[in-house]
Amino acid sequence: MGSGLSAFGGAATDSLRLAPDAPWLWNDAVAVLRANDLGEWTKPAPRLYPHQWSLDSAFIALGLCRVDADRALRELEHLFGAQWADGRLPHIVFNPKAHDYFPGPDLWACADVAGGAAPRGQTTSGLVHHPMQALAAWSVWEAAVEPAALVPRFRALYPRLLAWHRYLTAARDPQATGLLTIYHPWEGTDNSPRWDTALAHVVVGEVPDYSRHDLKHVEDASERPTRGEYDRYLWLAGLLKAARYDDALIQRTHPFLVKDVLASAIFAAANQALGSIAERLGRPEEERREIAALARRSSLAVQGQWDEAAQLALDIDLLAGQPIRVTTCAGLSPLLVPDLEPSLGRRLADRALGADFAGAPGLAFTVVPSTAPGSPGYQARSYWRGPSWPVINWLLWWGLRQQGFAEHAAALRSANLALLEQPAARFGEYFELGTGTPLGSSEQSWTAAVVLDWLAALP
Ligand code: 9WN
Repeated sequence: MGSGLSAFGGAATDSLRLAPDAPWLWNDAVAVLRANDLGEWTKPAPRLYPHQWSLDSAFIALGLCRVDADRALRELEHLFGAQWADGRLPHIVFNPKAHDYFPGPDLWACADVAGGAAPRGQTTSGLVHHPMQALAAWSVWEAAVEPAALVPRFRALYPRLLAWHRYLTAARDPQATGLLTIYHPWEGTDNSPRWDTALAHVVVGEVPDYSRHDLKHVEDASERPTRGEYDRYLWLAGLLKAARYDDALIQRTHPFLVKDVLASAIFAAANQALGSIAERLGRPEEERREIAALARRSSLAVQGQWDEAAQLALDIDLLAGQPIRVTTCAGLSPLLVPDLEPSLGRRLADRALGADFAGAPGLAFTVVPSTAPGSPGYQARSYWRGPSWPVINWLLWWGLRQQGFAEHAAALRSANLALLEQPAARFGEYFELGTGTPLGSSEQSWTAAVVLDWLAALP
């Protein structure tokens, strides 16, 4: 156990309304976060993921604030301590004491090649993760028993959040479309079929020999990406390093450029949350208008990706100039955006619980799969190719609630809690659909965090 959790007991704060049926699940979730806590930040998993990951920390803050808002805010503060000078927030902040994860900081060599933008004194990856941090910060504000005490810290965090959103706007959407461009599957949903066709066009050159640590921590290799997928990941990472993480150059030369609807929908929601923080902090009108315009633009752009034939919002392979026709959970992401057109919302809500997703035949629990069973690229046990991810289910649940689909949301919450209440579930990273078997790591922090949030929010 880390030293930073003295204030972070098993009992709920008085701002909470706890689901009466599962106090032990609450206590176990708190224990997972306590065990993975390293004082200022939390490991995503006890052994498989020993560093700080950006999206994981956003979810962790969002769950942890139900127990300890001060510690939850520290999670975000530590993450933003590694922000680059250009506003970019790296997807991994490396723990100098952990050497059991591949690839480590050497692969990225950010301090040497990023033209001085990377932080000194901390090593990071050269990628970004989905921009959910402002949403997490706003959740911390709303859950805090005494938010006034945290205001000075929110004042310090806010310019960093704004710089992050401005980086994404300028560097990841120079076309001003409202859709963010990703450079690497690790910026999204790793081995999802979403990337298969774009990756198939990448000509992979010589990749120096490497040995993976992940397969030491996961018993069955079929739960993790393949060697061929790792070769591609490493080749793309090498190209980004060679381009010195220069966004303009990358967008002229890189062989993998995808407009990601899930990242963009999260960005729309995060801008709405950032707008709420800006308002509470009394930021100038002009700044608030800038943030509101970003939320609106991404919201419209994500809705504009709706495809009638697929009944989903589709990513775009920029190099092929084509929408990516796969049936994955990312296609439901318009549920997250502010000002969703109501009839589209209704169709999405039904689609999320319908026959390709939570209502698919043969599911042990009616949770949303990462990839629709039986669709191209689906694999029952492999990572993002089929199994359900509690954090994705949390996002869709949150979106359903935002859009006013209370019954759909309640059904998804109950199904996920039933899955996670199984004695064998142990806060798994992801779950096999037909059996509810946990896959990947157990005691995964962000799974514990979303359990806390689900239990704190009665249906
Ligand atoms: C690569 C930490 C991260 C999650 C990602 C998940 C996985 C890493 C890996 O673990 O990615 O960044 O080693 O496979 O796919 O969503 O944030 O939990």
